[in-house]
Amino acid sequence: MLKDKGKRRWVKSYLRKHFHILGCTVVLSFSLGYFWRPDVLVMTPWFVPIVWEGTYNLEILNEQFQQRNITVGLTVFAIKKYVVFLKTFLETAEMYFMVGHKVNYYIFTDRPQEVPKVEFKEERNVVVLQVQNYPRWEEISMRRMEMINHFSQKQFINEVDYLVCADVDMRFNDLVGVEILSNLFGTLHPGFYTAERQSFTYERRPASQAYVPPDKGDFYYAGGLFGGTVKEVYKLTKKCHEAIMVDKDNGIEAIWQEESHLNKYFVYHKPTKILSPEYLWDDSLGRPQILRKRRFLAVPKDHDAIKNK
Ligand code: UD2
Repeated sequence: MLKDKGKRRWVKSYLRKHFHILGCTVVLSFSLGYFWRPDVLVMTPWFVPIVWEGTYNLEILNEQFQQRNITVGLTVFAIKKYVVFLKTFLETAEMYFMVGHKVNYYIFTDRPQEVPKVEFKEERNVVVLQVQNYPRWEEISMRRMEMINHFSQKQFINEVDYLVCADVDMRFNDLVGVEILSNLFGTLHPGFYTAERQSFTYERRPASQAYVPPDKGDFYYAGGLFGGTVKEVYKLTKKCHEAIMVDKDNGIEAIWQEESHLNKYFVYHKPTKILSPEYLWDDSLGRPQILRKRRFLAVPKDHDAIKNK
């Protein structure tokens, strides 16, 4: 009882003394366009935002980014049969992705003639990059790191400010705007955003370059949506690709291919912003109330018909 009273008195005196600091923090974060939500984790232990609906003011952020006149590059791979996903991906991106901002779609494909004709709005361009394919889907998925890295240095650095790297078997279902942009961002995996560290599916074999020790790691990130400035994406993809190549030489492949390497990277290079699972959801996981928006959704695929085809 006495202890409780003492504690309350301490809190009161703390609030009295630091009221102006707390007030300023609230006013500052509101004016920067960020808000609090009591039902979800909105900040990481290293004090960067986790983006959920209701935690930002898009109008304010849009103004800030418009003043900077930014261009965003959206990279997507459609190799072999995965070209079938492009139409929906691009059409829905035109509706919801970076509305009001300049966008370059970078489509990596081995089948340029099969890229669908989609109508793009003003200041939104499509660039088709012809690349090779590989026999195994796992290798195609992993080689994305190498290809994004190569083109970041060769082309993207001269054309865009930010890169957003996405899976193709997805559709935009609600707005995905400048609130996601930051130096380096990752997305909470929809299957693990409520899970404890010990159940994250990090690579646990020390022989792999993607190995994460049991006492390390904050979140489990999805391979299907990450990004940042071109410079940061260049660094990330370089490190991941090099690690993938070392694994290859050693005859080992990480449990979840480049997603494992991405997770390892984020353990030691903390993202400067994290996207909630609103930004990568799969309806087969249901529709939890916590998710006010489902912005970017997995398109169900018949694995046997599509993978390695
Ligand atoms: C998960 C991740 C994915 C990747 C993979 C690694 C999500 C939503 N997805 O997806 O990013 O880390 O695990 O195991 O987090 N692709 C082609 N042609 C192919 C095969 C793949 O273009 O023949 C591209 C395509 O853009 C595709 C991506 O690689 O979206 C990943 O492949 P996936 O979607 O089949 O992998 P999946 O569903 O296992």
